[in-house]
Amino acid sequence: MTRAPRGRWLAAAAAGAASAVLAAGVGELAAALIAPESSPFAVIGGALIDLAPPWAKDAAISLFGTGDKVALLTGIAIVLLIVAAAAGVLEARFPPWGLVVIGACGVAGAVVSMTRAGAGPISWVPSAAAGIVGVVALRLLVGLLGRGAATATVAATVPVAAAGAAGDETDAPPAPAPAASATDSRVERRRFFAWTGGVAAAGVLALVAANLARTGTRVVTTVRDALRLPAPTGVPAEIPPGADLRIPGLAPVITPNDRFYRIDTALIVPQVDPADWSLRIRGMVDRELTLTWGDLLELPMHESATTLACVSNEVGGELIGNAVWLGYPIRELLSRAGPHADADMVLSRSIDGFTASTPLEALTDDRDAILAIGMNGEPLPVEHGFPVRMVVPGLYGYVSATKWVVELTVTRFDLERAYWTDRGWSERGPIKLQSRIDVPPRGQGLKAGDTVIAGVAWQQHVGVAGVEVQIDEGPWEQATLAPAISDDTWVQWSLPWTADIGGHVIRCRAISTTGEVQTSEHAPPAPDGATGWHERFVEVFE
Ligand SMILES: Nc1nc2c(c(=O)[nH]1)N[C@H]1C(S)=C(S)[C@@H](COP(=O)(O)O)O[C@H]1N2
Ligand SMILES: [Mo]
Repeated sequence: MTRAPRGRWLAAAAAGAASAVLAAGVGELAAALIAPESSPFAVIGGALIDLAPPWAKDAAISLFGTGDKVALLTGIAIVLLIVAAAAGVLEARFPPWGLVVIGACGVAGAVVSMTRAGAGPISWVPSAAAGIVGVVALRLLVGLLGRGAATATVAATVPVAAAGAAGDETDAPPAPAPAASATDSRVERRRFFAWTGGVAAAGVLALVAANLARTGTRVVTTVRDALRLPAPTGVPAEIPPGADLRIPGLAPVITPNDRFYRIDTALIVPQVDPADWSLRIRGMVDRELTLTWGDLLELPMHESATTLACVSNEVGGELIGNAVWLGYPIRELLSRAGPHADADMVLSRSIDGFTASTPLEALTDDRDAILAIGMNGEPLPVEHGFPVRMVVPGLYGYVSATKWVVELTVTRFDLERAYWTDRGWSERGPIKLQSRIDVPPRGQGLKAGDTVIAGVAWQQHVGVAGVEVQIDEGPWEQATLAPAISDDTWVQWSLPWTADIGGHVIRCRAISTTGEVQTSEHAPPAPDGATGWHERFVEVFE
């Protein structure tokens, strides 16, 4: 058998890639229109996130942030293009194996779609449609890539290679094309590239349309915008005057919603219409119960300020924020359900399958563990869990702050494990004592003279009693704490400083209300939260 010239391989690879773009476009468009939860990209990405092996779970990529998601989707697109290009080459040489590869990708996507949390009866359709369209497009394009066209492609674009001189080890030199057939070939070639370009362009158009359609079907945003939160009952969360030192560069004591960190495994933000939402309480309880949005709104809602923190936050990191939440105590709902005496954990589940294991005690003692519906005076933003999420003071988010929550299972730590525990993180996650320097800001020179050092400190539900600051190797000095909102929130601190010219190292440590001094011992975020002192190097000039 003679090997085809290199130009034919390139054309076949282009045919494969173009077919994949069209397949992706059709799949995404079908998903946007009929089954938003089963966008082929999101399905593959979600499965990869869930399947990622423990060694890939180091701190930086563990609890997915926004940047990681873009990188993941880009990576998937590149891999799909490479696989499709290879399938094109395969189809040109060993038909129908290229079609089999593309078809198998579609079937695999359809199967995975059906196994994802929140899958509906037609979740397989977008991937299946993508697979079928991919197969048909590849068949068509490779068919257009008849032998004559391929040879002519090479003859026209890489004449030396076509002559058999370089690279392509033909057993026999290609027969010189007769003049008449050369014209035919040129026509065929043009037809091939026109179709390949057309297929790719149609795919891009479908992807754009899918994006538009998806924005259009986000009715949840409209529902949220129209929603009026009930007025809080009881004592409103009070922010003491002076709790915010208003120092430029210092994190505000209440984090605005649009600046609040976001961490979750959701590639597509779950779109939960309150009208369809319900919460089921089940497991080791005397009475299972189901609560609808209507039921929830009839209950008295109260306000509480709680600082949320992510276990992946590095010392000095920004994965922490403080908000005033409006919600209903989980304690009350659990007492209605009647947890069994031997239960010690509540496994909360999100509509997208994420789970968190919260000690039953943290949900039944007197702290403000709530089902939250409001954040800083607004309905929860969609990406922060609309319409209902959990907020539990004192525990890292991965074991307590389930967004888009739909189920609470009363159970035991030795019976069930949560999402991140299965991936090597600690089954319990009490928040560690920490403090951070915000001012002077990082990477900025400072003018010599009187200035201020300021930051935040926290250990939710324990409370911060003091913060100390050390400049260079000098004595530890007491910073002044701003009035705290409560032990469940972070507190701002500041210390006046007369800065001398030169380089300085500033470090801080917090002291808790129990007398614990923040440890200098460095620990990474995994498996249960980072420790160590935050240090900042400052260059002071004249
Ligand atoms: N459904 C769902 N809820 C979730 C998560 C998630 O991946 N899925 N991540 C948790 C983690 S790790 C944190 S730190 C908090 C972050 O909440 P935020 O995004 O509102 O700041 O949400 C928690 N709730
Ligand atoms: Mo987190």
